Amino acid sequence: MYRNPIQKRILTAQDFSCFGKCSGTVALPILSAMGHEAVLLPTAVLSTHTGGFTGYTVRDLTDDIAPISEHFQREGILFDCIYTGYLCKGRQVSLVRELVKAHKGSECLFVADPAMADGGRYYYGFDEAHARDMLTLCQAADVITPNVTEAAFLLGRTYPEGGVYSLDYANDLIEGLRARGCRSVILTSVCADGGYGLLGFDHRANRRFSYFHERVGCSVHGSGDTFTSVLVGRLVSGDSLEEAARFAADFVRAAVEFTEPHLKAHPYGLLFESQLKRLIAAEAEQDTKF
Ligand code: PXL
Repeated sequence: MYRNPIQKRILTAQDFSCFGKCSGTVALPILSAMGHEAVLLPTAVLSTHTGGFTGYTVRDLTDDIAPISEHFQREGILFDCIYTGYLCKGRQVSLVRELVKAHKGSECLFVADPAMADGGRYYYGFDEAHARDMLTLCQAADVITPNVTEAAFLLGRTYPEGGVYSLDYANDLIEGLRARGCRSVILTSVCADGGYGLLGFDHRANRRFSYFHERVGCSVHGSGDTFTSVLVGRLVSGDSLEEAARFAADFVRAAVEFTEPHLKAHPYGLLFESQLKRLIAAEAEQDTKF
């Protein structure tokens, strides 16, 4: 069986949107900048992401998932981590669940980002049935990274009227997910009681944590995918869940601050590339043998 002896190898199953700042387009450069070997299983190819565009093309690659997975198995390729994100609705979610079952050995971390909704609304084409499917994937994961809307929808709850809720409400979402069998949870985009940030529960350490700061500007498309990609990269490098979450939150915050003044000229998502040098520098710090 073949494991990369030099780098951590991460299999990420999510779509590839050619233009825009999301999913595979974001995960690959981030994981590479962190020194990892990133393996993209594109579950669909879109010309752009679905938010903010009309007339985009979608090539659903559901039928390729099992053959790709089987080829990896025949080659004996082992992964240190599997990371799933945006998936097409229907059969695709259960096929990705099968893929995880086939490749997740005891040494392999599984992180699921149930990317399907934000700001109280499902992304185009998604509905309660997709949320129910995504919950089954989340229940198989070591770590999940829903935003507040996704957590509410995973639990079959409505999003609070006007997007106003308390920290107690957000904490209760984590408890609800744990009661449904989810393990570690990082609840992102928590905007409550005057703070903005994340709440976490580390299943292995059996402890809660939170990381809040002043809200910086608006939400920018691609922030969630960027957050989870950085989080995954840090987790496989050996950070604790809380350390990885803080690092990823700081990364996104810095990228949002860089992006904001440029949003009028370039209204196409988070300029995460502006911060990649920080990832490379952090990786280089650990690498003393030049
Ligand atoms: O950022 C999440 C995402 C990923 N992939 C596609 C999307 C979206 C959000 O809109 O449309 C195709």
